Amino acid sequence: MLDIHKIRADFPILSRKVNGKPLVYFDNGATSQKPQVVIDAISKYYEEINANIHRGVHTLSQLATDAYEASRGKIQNHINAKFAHEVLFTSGTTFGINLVANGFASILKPGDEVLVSAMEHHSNIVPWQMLCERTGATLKVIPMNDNGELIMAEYDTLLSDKTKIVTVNHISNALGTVNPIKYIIDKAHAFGAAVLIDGAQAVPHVKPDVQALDCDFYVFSGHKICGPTGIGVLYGKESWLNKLPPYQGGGEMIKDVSFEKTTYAELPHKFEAGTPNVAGGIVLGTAVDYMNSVGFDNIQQQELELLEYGTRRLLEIEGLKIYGTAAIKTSVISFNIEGIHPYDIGTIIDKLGIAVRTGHHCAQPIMSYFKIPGTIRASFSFYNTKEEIDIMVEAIKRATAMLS
Ligand code: 7TS
Repeated sequence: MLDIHKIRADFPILSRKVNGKPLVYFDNGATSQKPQVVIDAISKYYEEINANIHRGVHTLSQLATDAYEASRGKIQNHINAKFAHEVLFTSGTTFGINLVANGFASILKPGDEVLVSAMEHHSNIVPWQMLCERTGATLKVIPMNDNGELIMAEYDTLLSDKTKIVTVNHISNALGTVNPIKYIIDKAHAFGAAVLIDGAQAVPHVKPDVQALDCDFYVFSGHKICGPTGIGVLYGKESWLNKLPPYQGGGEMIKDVSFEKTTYAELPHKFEAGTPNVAGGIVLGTAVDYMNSVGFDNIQQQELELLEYGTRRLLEIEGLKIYGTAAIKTSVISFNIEGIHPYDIGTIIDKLGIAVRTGHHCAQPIMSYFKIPGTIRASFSFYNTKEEIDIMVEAIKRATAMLS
């Protein structure tokens, strides 16, 4: 069991007030808060070892390089990648998806198909649309049902020899659905298609095992797992990373450069052009260590309790409808109250110190499916409490009374 008071004391921001009220932070789907160890590690990097990496013979450059590569090793262990060079540092999920989509431009031919799901974040839709426009390939969509679950029977019929890549999220940011990614991966492989998993919303809750999953690519952002912004990971199977062309050209990604011909560096450097986010890369390792010290079993248990309690308490509110009622879901509750715009609730409860997200959550196709402009989304983390849920429920009741 988690000692929740001890955990909360790790996060300085959780003791601040917002608009004169104690902060209730339920926007963890957008970004997580940062524990003191992570904040300290950023300062420590700049105070003690700041230097450019992979290029200097001097001591600081060596220290910074070692710390950066040690962090890559931590991520490798965390996601169980076979090789450290299959772990690429990126600026985040969006960058990772764009890197892969861009690489597939050299593979796809007119008539080929790319499969996305009906519940993707825009960053796992738009890069593939752009790719299809460039290559003449066709984008196909795996549909979902009213509970916000992907319809696997439809997926089975969409797959064919034309399918070259299937790209789905592990967990939906707007609905909380945990998708059957192992099934999706195995079925796609039977047709020779690659699979990219957008793990942005999954890594805060589960420890992915990329070898057990057998996915070809797995992407996520550091800022959603207690790490800094501007750093993320693209895991790619070695064979795929060798096959894809570099995304950006520049320093560090080359072996030899002449005006006639340039040869590229080995993995992972081939995909890491320019000075990277050194501090971010190092501190992402600190964040992953922190998450593991809390323990993913503990995290899941706490979040499941919050999900069950939050669902029950919210459903007490008259006219409240939850979007995303999948059998297997994570601690995200998207909802609306009849006759009230989500933005109005969000604005009023912000005045009471409560942070939720309102709007389409960068998943407009989901909102179109449910024929709504958006939702109010409360996304819980392991450092949240039932008492905070009570505060939110009372605040929503007050807001609803004011608005009806
Ligand atoms: N994919 C999913 C499933 C996401 O939830 C997000 C961010 C992204 C990709 C993009 O991540 P980025 O770090 O590159 O921006 N989701 C959200 C959200 O739900 N609210 O704010 C950002």
